Amino acid sequence: MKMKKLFAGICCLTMLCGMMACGGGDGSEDAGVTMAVKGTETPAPTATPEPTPEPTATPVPTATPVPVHEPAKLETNGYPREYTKFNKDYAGKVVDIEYTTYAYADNGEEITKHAYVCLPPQYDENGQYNVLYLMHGIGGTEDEWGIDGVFDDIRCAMDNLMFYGEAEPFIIVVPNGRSCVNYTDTSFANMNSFYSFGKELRNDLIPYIDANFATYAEYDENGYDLTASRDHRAMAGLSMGGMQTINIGLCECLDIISYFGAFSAAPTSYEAKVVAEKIAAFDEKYEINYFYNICGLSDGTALTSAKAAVNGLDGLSDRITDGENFMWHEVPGYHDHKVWHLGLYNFAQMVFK
Ligand code: FER
Repeated sequence: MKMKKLFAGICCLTMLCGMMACGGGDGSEDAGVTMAVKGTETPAPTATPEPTPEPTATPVPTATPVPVHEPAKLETNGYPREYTKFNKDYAGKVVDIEYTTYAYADNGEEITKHAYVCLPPQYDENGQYNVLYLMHGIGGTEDEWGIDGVFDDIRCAMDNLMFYGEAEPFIIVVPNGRSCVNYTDTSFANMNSFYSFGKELRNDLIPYIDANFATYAEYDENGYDLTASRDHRAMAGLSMGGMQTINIGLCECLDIISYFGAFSAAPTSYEAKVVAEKIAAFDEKYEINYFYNICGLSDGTALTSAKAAVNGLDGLSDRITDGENFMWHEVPGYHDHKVWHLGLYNFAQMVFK
C-alpha cells in the first residue's frame, strides 16, 4: 500500500515535471523537482517524457557595445562632443619610448629620440595591431597632438570610436619628425630636418615599433619584410606632417605604408603631377588603400599647397580613384587643431578597413 502511494506520488511528480518543462519553467524550478525525485530509493518509472524539441538557435551576443547615439560618420564641423567623454572601463594607454636613430639631415651620427606610443583599449601584447604614424607641424614636437594625456579629447575620441566598433583598434605612434642632432630645435630654421625623416621611419622607427609592440609584422633583428604588413600601416600628419605624409609616406614609402592622411599639407608638399610620378615609380602591386586630405577653407597657410598636392590626382594616377580610395575634404576652419583633430577623427574611421 505504502509502495503504491509512493509510486503514484512519483508519477505525479514526473507529470508535474513534464508540464513545467513544457510551460518553460526556469532552471531553478526544474532543479528543485529533480532533487525531490532523487531523494527516493525507488527505481525510476519506465515512462519517459516526450522529447522536447531542439531549441532554436539564439543569437550570440556581440562583444561590441551598442552605440547609445547615432553611429559615427565623417564630420565637417568638429566631432561630436559625446565622443570626447572619458570611459574609464575602455581607455587606451600612452607609453613613452626611446629609440636609436641617426641624424640623417646632418652628420648621420647616432642619436636617441623620444616618441609616444598610444596603445588601444584592452591592448593585448599577444595580439596583432595596426599602426598609425602621426606627425606634427613645423613649430611642434611629439607633444603637439596633445595625445600623451588619457583625458585629451582626441585620445578619448579614438577610444570611443574603437569602443563602438567604428574604428579598427590601432596603435598610434607620435614621434618627433626632425631627423637631426638638434631635433628639439623647433625654429623654422630647422625645417630641412623634416625632409630626411623617411630614412628614420624605414630604418629605425618602424623596426623599433615592430620589435617591441604587437604589430602585424614578422619582426626579425636580422632583417624582415616590411612590405608584408603594409596593409596594417598608416601615416598621417598636420601641416608639415601632412607634407611628410605626402612627400615621404606616399612618395617614398608606398611599399611599406598603404593609408595616408594629410591634414592641411604644408607649402612644400609635392604638386599632384610629381606625386603621380613618384607613385608610378613603385611596383604596381603596391596599391593605395586610402589617401584622405582635409583642409580648412580659411587656412591662409596651407589651402593652396594642400589643394595643389592632390588637384587632378585621380586623372594623373591610375592608383587613385576619387570616392573610392581618395578624398579631398574641404571644411570650414583655419590652420588649427580643430581641423586637424577633425581630420584624425575622420581618418580613424577610414583606415584599416
Ligand atoms: C611655410 C609655411 C608654413 C612652410 C611650412 C609651414 C615649408 C608649415 C606650417 C606648419 O607646419 O604648421 O612656408 O614651408
